[in-house]
Amino acid sequence: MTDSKPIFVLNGPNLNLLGAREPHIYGSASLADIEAACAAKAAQLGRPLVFRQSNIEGELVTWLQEARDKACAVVLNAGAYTHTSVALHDAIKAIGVPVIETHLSNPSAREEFRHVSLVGQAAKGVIAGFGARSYLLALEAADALASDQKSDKV
Ligand code: CA2
Repeated sequence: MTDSKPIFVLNGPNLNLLGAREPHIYGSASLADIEAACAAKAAQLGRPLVFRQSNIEGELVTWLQEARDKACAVVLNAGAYTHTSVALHDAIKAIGVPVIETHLSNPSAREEFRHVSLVGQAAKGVIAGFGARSYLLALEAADALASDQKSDKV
């Protein structure tokens, strides 16, 4: 499947530290390792990829708005903003592009403050708990949803 619009993979706060700390929770892959694996998967799917990370909530909002015209789907690991950000929730609702909430760990099996997801309440679906593989599964979902949207399937 070829689509000229890329899949955006957007990463939130502290994900730039992956690999260096807490490997028992998040695995030993660095964000650069995950980006390389995503690039290989996107090439397999025939989709261009945009992969970014920011520690700034507003920057993630701006990138979601950019996705409205420029992306066919978004894979979003909003990090801790997942549990707090009304701004990300509203941006996801506003853009009309499918967003897949993605996590390395399974927040539902962790501390209670991670059980609420404001991102998940606006996203199309959630993939969590599979370590770096969550991103690859999310890219497959993004590819399928983008194809559905093109052919007007539900
Ligand atoms: O499991 C995930 O992918 C999370 O989005 C990771 C976030 C966490 O706040 C979410 O609840 C679940 C944390 C981002 C990474 O934080 C690190 C902290 C120390 C060392 C390495 C990464």
